[in-house]
Amino acid sequence: MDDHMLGDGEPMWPAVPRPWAPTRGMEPITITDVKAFCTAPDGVRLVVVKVETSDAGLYGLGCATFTQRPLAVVTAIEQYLRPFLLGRNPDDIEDIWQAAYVSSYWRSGPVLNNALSGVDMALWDIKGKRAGMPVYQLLGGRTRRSADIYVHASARDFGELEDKIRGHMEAGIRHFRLDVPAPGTSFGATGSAANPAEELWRPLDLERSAWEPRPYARQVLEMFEHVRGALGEDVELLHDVHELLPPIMAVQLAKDLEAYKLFFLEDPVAPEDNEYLRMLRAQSSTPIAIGELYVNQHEYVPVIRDRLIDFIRVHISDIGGLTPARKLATLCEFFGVRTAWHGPSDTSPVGLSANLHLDLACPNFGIQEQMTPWFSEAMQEVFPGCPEIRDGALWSNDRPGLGVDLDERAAARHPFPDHVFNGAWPETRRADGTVVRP
Ligand code: GCO
Ligand code: MG
Repeated sequence: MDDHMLGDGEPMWPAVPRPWAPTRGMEPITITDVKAFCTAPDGVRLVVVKVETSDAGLYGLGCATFTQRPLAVVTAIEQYLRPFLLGRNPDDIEDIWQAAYVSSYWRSGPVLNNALSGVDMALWDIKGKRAGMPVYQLLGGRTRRSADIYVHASARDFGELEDKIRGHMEAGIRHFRLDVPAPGTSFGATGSAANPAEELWRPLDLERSAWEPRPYARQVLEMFEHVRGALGEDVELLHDVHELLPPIMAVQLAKDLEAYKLFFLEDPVAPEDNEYLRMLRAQSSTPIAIGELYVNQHEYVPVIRDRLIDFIRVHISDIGGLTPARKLATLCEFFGVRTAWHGPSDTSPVGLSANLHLDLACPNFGIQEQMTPWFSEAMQEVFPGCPEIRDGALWSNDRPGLGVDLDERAAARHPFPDHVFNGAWPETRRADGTVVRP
């Protein structure tokens, strides 16, 4: 006898599709296909999942973008999640999430979490479409009309930085992340070698491009001194340390920056150095945002429980989608931690929209990252329904579901580009050749 069956043939645990009573007017439907789409409208590799259903024309979309390893995610979706999902009832979001999460036994990590996120967001999109409501309504309704954003203000020098910020201020933006390249830095530079393999093994020109912590930390202070002096107290200023510094220097930097009243200082330490946040907290009142590298509850629950951070900044697809993110947001609410979901260019507009629906529904919303105050034409063509950016905020359209669609033909016109190192994170090294995190 099949051990899933009772003696009389009654399933002990119902086989898919679940025979649970449908909500009135919502007949049970099944998942009929799961597809992964690869597209790069702005040259950044995005992965979007489409879950199709037995209700003709009803489908959902979710973001599964892990831009450095996108094809590993596509394999997880096509080879493992698709067969797991076919025939299930897309209404059972929580049940599907729980079952899929443990179906690999070894779980978590950016590849499997992103794959699961693509499916999970798509199921929320379907749920909203079935209910005829935007997803923020399913999350409890709106607590604000729009979500304030911060944009990246990156420039070659302080003068150019100031000009850029003034330009954005005229467009109504009030929150800025400040960046100028640290002296002699290679940080962020990917180069574009014809032969990636050759580039991989060619030593960096360390004379020219070595990164050193002391000049970087000094420059960050000078940058804030300049911008605060020039623009006064009416702008909100942020900076991303990107876990570059040795932890004790990050503690020093947070203390030195207190005078400039940051909105937040991001990723002062790496997830591996979470324990240093206790020391940082005890010594500085600079607000701390952290989390884009977190993939596992063991990384984020303790820093919230112990009130070591002020803003949770996870990349929602990297923790497994909207289902875990809404629980995380609620946990944060109880500990006075605000949300600042990661929203870089390697989030698709579908993923950004998931962020936005949480931003609108969660009382403990802090800020939403939106790298540039616009979406390119190509991006809007591939993703009709991109949120609107107006008055320094993101505004959701009120379509049912997540409100963002995918034009599959337009997406196909933007295939993945070839990248040096096949898209891997570029190396940053100190003058003596030592690799620097990240
Ligand atoms: C941010 C981030 C990003 C990441 C990128 C990695 O705060 O916006 O640090 O720029 O580096 O998302 O792929
Ligand atoms: Mg960051």
